Amino acid sequence: MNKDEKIYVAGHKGLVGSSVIRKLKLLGYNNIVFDEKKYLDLRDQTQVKTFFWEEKPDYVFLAAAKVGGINWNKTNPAEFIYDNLMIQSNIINECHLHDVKKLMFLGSACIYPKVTQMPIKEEYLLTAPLEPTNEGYALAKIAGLKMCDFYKKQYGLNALSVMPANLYGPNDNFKPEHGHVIPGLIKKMFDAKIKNEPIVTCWGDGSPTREFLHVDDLADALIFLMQNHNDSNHINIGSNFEITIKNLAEMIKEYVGYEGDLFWDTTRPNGTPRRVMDNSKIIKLGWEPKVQFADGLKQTIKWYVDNKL
Ligand code: GFB
Repeated sequence: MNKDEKIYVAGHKGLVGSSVIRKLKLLGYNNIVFDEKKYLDLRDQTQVKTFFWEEKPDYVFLAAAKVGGINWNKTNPAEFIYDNLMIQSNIINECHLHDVKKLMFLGSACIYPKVTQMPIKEEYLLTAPLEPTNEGYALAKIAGLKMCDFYKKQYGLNALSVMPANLYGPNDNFKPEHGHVIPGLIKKMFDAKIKNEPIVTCWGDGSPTREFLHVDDLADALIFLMQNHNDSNHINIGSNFEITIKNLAEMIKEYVGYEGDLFWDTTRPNGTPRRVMDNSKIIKLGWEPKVQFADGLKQTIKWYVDNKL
């Protein structure tokens, strides 16, 4: 990517898109376009066609998606599959029609089977049933990954699909019923601390583990791959940092300074029992994560206090 080439970041206000834009600007890329969502519904093919006709980007980071945590995914599978299929299909197809130099498609670690060998390698895709709580989202992301592969084979579209681990960081979705575990517990514990509530309810039994990747590490990896890598298959981006949800909740409790008790509501689902990805492919390419989890978590909590509390 040259500094004068036009870069479109779809999903610029979200967790990933906003981090990619911060990183691009830090590196001196200023020819960045994004869609003002209030004017542009990426599910609408005509509006996306018009946007690409007007902007004609050279590079596209497809970070726009309907994203949510276990509860929102479980209760809205139809929305998650429809919105994500429409958004990605429109943008991938326009990238082909406008001969974009390179498209990067953001997938998710949840495309992999609910239960499989750990750490999860890219080739474990579609080798066993998916986790039911986020099947709608996972199937949409698998379809997007395959669509990028097929457009590369049939039309020569230079597309790369990346599969990040569970993400966290500034600009996340802190609504407890919609978001992921880290922002959800941060908000719930601050609310309980302020209201002096004796208990915070956590979901499941705390036994699952998750691998967490700071969104700024992901943005760094995405720009690294956009500049250095044209492999046709998808690639995992992980941190190798795995923690049980119980230990995570205790860490958040300590950093927030909440002194009440944690209640584990086992009527809520655990979801995938364990998820840690094999990121040896991207490590071999010369990239590595830099954000230590404890530092990243403290920075996220500070961002929440400065911007949301
Ligand atoms: O982050 P999370 O919502 O999504 O849940 P997944 C991770 C684990 O944290 C689950 C537990 O075992 C939850 O039951 N948990 C405990 C909580 N307390 C809470 C809480 O207050 N809020 C939330 N949200 N969880 C996601 C998918 O699955 O994986 C996404 O939903 C995406 O679409 C992502 O694919 C990679 O990690 O289970």
